Amino acid sequence: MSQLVKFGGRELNLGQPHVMGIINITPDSFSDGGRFYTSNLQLDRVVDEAAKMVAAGATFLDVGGESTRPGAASVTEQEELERVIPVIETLASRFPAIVSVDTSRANVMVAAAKAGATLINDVRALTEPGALAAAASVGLPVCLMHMQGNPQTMQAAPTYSDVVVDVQHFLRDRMQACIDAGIGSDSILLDPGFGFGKSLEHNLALFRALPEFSAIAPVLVGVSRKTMVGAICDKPVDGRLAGSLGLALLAAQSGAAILRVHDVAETCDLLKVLRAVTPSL
Ligand code: 7PM
Repeated sequence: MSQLVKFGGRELNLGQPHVMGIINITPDSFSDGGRFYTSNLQLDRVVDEAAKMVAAGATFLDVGGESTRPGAASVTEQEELERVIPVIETLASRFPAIVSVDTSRANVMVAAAKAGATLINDVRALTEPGALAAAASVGLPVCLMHMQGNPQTMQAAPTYSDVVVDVQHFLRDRMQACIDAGIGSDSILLDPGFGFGKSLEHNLALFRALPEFSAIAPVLVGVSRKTMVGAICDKPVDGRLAGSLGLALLAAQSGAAILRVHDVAETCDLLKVLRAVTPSL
């Protein structure tokens, strides 16, 4: 199936799976005074990593300043801007990839769009103050993710009456809010939010339902190195590559449009193998 989505000047068919490389901007010990200015050293490191991902075949680069990571200490808006904006500017100007910003903050969305980001990836599905209007005003596609609770507490006791029904209901609701705010229905991507307030059984039920989610809108799947892989394979985070690749293959076969991963080269090889066997993907 062909599903054309416009990211800035670039039109992409999300009826086939693409790889999104994760670009993590962490506090930099080289930066002065313990603040979060992106130092030249860190910028070099990030550009090197991004260059490798693009050469390996990443279509997207997802830049996050860690404010939305589960369990992570919250960063101020100023800190988040200082971390992500210089990186987005550099990556968007140097590489042909689509740069996305992983943020929940309205002001960061607007600044990121000015810096060249052409996709907004929000783990809070545009529920923060002003986020919906900001996303609509920049006119970029959005990825709406489901999360139960907040990153600090969400894994304590996740409960659902029916996890697939509940998550789909939430995402349809947020989709409608986007459409009401003026975002085109063909510019909305969905994400069940693996690991965000979900037990292993919840994650597996959502994973099995990926074909259903993909029938609603293009779906982004983020399972790379996550706890669910660790729980299934009984492996620490640095031993989760094979398990992550297994889930990536299953996700692509279940209709996923974007695979958000750390290991871009390996995931691109996996997609090449899949396409050789299944040319429609
Ligand atoms: C610790 C635990 C650090 C989890 C980072 C994470 C997703 C995302 C993240 C996702 C979308 C990670 C996560 N996960 N955005 N941002 N979907 N759309 O593993 O699954 O990168 S942060």
